[in-house]
Amino acid sequence: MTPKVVAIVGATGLVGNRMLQMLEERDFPVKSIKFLASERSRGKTLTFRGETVEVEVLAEDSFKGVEIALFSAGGGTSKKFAPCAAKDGCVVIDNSSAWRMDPDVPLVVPEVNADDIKWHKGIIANPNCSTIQLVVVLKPIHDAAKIERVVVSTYQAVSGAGIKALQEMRDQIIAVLENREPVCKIFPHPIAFNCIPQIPQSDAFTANGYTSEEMKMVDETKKIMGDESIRVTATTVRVPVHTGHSESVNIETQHKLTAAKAREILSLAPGVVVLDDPANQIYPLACDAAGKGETFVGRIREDISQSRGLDLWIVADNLLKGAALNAVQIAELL
Ligand code: 25A
Ligand code: L14
Repeated sequence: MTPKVVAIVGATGLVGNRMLQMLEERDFPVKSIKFLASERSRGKTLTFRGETVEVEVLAEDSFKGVEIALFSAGGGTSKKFAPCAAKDGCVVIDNSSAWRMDPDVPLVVPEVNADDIKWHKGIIANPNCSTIQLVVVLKPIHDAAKIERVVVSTYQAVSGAGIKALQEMRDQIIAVLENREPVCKIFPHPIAFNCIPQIPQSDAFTANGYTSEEMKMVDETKKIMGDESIRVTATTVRVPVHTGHSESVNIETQHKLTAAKAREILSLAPGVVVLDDPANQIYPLACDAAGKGETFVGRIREDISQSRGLDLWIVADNLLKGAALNAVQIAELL
């Protein structure tokens, strides 16, 4: 591939930082790079391949000459600026929820539906973090036994909510240990030593009682898998973990799949690592998955409550496979 002119929008955020790191680590052919963020980041510098680059304030004309732009600055920023970038001939890979369910925008996980990038019109959406790690594991099982229904509960890390949320968890942990009241600014309740069944932290609930995060998992799973018939229900929970989302997943298949067969299929699946040796207490853990690019699966067993069901435990780094790595993999496909 000829080297590309690349921009990162939201470069000073947690995900933006990981995007920079993934471009470096994966030797992405970069001709030149531009870091964009809000007014708040004016004057900051970032280092890319040993060179210091000043962060620029995002504007409508930021994308002249840019070939690929990786966006992670929230839905509002993407809604406003992704069309400007696309108009200037740049391909946008957008990490926000702004464009994911737009029928003109492909929603891509390279291990699952790489072919969908072919019909992009300037914007390609990167799915929700919890959905990405789910579909990477579901796809090979769906191909083998056709999935009819999925019940998923998530245990989501605080880093998904950004840098300030991580700081809030640290401050609260210290406060609680020192017998002080934890202060909540980002989260609606204390996250230290607690679990909160609400993601995101504001405007979460939709008319049907599900949160928007839960509905993202329902809707995006069907779009990525290209199968509207899969029934999905989700409960998404914030837990006091720094990085790495975990998921308890129950699936019902049309054809019976033994746990042994599922283990075999998953051990051959791209991007998946099976860690499933309960006798030796081996199963995926968020603390082990953090910093890694693969999706880890274990606790694979046949559901004793139904004849064609499986239970799984799926873990991945929410900032890498859940965001920055998946985006850079899409850029590699381009
Ligand atoms: O659900 P949505 O709408 O799609 O929203 C997604 C948001 O969730 C985060 C990510 O925040 C994103 O903004 N996120 C986490 N995981 C994600 C995932 N898997 C994910 N999003 C998608 N997929 P983040 O904290 O990781 O990064 C935010 C970055 O966005 C830049 N930004 C924000 N608004 C912008 C903008 N850039 C351009 N124009 C805008 N209007 C933001 O840059 C950051 O790079 P920044 O300059 O605002 O912040 C730089 C530093 O300043 C601190 N800071 C932020 N807000 C304030 C602040 N300091 C003081 N006061 C503030 N109000 C930041 O901590 C940062 O260090
Ligand atoms: O839709 O853990 O990409 O707060 C990214 C951050 C969903 C929630 C998205 C989190 C959001 C997620």
